[in-house]
Amino acid sequence: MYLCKQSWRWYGPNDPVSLSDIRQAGATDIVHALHHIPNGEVWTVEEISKRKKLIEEAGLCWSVVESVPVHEHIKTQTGDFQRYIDNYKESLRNLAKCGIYTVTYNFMPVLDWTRTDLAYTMPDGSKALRFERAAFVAFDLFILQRPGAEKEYTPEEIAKAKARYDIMTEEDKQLLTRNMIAGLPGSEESFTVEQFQEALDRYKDVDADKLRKNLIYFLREVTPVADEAGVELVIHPDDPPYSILGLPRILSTAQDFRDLIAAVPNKSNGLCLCTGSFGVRSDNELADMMQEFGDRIGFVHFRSTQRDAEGNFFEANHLEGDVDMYGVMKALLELQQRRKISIPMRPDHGHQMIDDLKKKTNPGYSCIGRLRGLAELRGLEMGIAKSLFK
Ligand code: DNO
Repeated sequence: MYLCKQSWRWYGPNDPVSLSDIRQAGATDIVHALHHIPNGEVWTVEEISKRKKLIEEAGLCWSVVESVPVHEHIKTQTGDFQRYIDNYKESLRNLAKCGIYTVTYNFMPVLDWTRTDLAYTMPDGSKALRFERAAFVAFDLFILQRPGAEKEYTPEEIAKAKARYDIMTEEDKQLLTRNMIAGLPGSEESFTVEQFQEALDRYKDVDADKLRKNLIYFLREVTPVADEAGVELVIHPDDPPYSILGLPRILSTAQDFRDLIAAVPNKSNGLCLCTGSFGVRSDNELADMMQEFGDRIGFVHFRSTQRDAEGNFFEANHLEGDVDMYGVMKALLELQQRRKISIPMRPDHGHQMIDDLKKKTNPGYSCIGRLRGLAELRGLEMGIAKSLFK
């Protein structure tokens, strides 16, 4: 029987959740990146090996990289982008030399994942991450004051955002700004409001079509190297899965990935199926995606969100919310039996809860909430596996 590789994201020696904590949570595999290496520079065999050794000494295995970040110049095809692509190839070769064969990346312009609220109190007292549409629009219109932004919203949305903005204290505004642009864990970039507007301006001439072309160009360059090295490059979907702040986003739906594999059929062109990111759209059928893209899925993020009609969503407990976790897990188990492999999954995010409420934690990446998530997912997996496959 092929079960998932239970993995856990670790941010490195400064992560308040240690490798020993992770081992006690029951994970066997580590998802990790060399965050100290600037975006675009080569990950050398020496640096990778040092980190790998540290992880192995703790009795764990570094099996997934999340992420080798794609430099902004590659996304906009400006400046030194060709050099950054060559560096990317070199990093992939070096990772393969060290025995690491799954590499996650994303192609979201400027921002990685985005939330307005990092401490949304749930009825049980735990804290969740949340995207509140009115606060987001208020940031865009009244804090960032992005030129032309008002054209992208309905009069109702603008009125709601204005009312929301008017009741914000100075402190609320600062916090919202920080949440939006100071960089959530793993996003690798952070900005001041001025720098942020400059970063957005670099996309003036990059619409969705152009960004798609640039992604295809990048993949046509790097996938032959990845194919040869045996590395699977798994793209992480947009989070949230639609265009924000006038920026194009091109990996938000099943059709987006379908088009991407049609354009670049190389076997290393894979998907990180993040149920939390895709799941924010009701038109993404996650279990169907698991089936359709099965041969391309190299990594799974299990997370659930709960959305409403106004475009707000919060991160629900792993087995609650809009994601049919049973259906997705079943599809993943069937996929693994068919392919005769174990695919790494990780509990993506978790509520800040219990003792972690008194600690300084990385938003979404506290220990106990993820431990709860992993435990629930593991139980769900075993229940399905034992009843379906003997
Ligand atoms: C957030 C993460 C993302 C993800 C990147 C992958 O919690 O899922 O930051 O790591 O988008 O490149």
